Amino acid sequence: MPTALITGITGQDGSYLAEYLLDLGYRVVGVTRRTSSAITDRLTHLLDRVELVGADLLDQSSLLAVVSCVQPDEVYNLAAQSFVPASFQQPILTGETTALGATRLLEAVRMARPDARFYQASSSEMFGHVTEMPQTEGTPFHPRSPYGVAKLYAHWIAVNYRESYGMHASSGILFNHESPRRGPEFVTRRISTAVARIALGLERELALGNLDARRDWGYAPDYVRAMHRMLQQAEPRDYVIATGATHSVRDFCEAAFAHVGLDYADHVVFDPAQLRPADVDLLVGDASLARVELGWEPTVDFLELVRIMVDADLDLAGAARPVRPRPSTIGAAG
Ligand code: NDP
Ligand code: GDR
Repeated sequence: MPTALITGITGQDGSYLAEYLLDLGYRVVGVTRRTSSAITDRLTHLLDRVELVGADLLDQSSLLAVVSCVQPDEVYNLAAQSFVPASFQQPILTGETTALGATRLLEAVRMARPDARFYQASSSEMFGHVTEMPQTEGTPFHPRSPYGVAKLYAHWIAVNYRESYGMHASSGILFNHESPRRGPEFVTRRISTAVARIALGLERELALGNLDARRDWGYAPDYVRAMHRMLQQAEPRDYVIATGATHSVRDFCEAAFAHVGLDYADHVVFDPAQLRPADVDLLVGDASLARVELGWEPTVDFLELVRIMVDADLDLAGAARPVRPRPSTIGAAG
């Protein structure tokens, strides 16, 4: 039974990856940091199957102790300060966690378990101000936030450990992926939560920033499969993981409100506070390499993703789904 060590197990991807690896028969050990209240909401259904150990990406000795003790076969570094706006407010913390945290973990693996296979959670935010369409593994990077810059450092340090020490370190350059477990502050989840509450008459408005930003949105459970497959390859390398389709925030709003029979234009208002000092206007990925080498394909398209998220938030709001307006039959022939 192989052992996987996952940092960021309490996050969206960590919970799906833990589920996936447990189903494959892995022993799964997750790293959690000390907080004043338990934040294992996304793991409640797995708590009797995963082992949780305490460590922090800011603390070298805790990481070394965990890797030494667990002796993992595979290490997935999913932990990060992952919210782009917070990285403008807390650029130093973001660098310490998202950039140097990866180095600390790589150092721990190099010292205590150098044969372990290592996955680094890289991001399409590294492309930022894009210079070519669609983006591939060869597209130049131009990050547009402290988060994107920190991820780029982590990406290159993983490449560096691969080249310098012969470690089996791979980075997945993952484009945005969402789910009902997405954090509440990210735009897709803000929309799906608000749509559910508006449909149920609990709210009227949703205040958003840049509606014209375009993203390549996929489904998180699809994306964790790609992480695992990267670590099963004989040779480590980096892969773009994306659907190849791009949609605007406005498109997401339109589809989400339409799913409950509403028009987004009646409910979405502009909130300048949601604008960023610099934004990423357009992302769309080309995952051809992953298709060929990993046999990876996304299974959920944009409209299905929107439906999954809105339906989950309707369920969460604890009410029956409202009946969608049907075409009137008055005056119909027959
Ligand atoms: P989340 O924000 O949901 O999860 C982040 C995780 O990191 C949480 O478990 C969090 O723990 C943990 N963490 C934060 N700081 C520390 C620390 N100092 N020490 C230990 N753990 C810490 O992110 P996602 O699941 O969405 O993303 C997973 C990874 O993939 C992240 O690195 C993200 O940047 C990257 N990524 C995500 C994409 C996406 O679209 N979702 C796309 C591309 C890359 P806690 O619960 O205690 O806060
Ligand atoms: P992103 O995701 O920055 O792409 O990073 P987010 O959902 O936060 O923003 C996407 C786009 O939507 C625009 N937007 C808003 N965003 C938020 N959060 N709230 C709003 O009210 C709002 N209105 C418009 C943003 O300006 C932006 O253009 C995510 C994270 O998961 C990263 O960790 C990951 O690396 C990248 O995806 C790939």
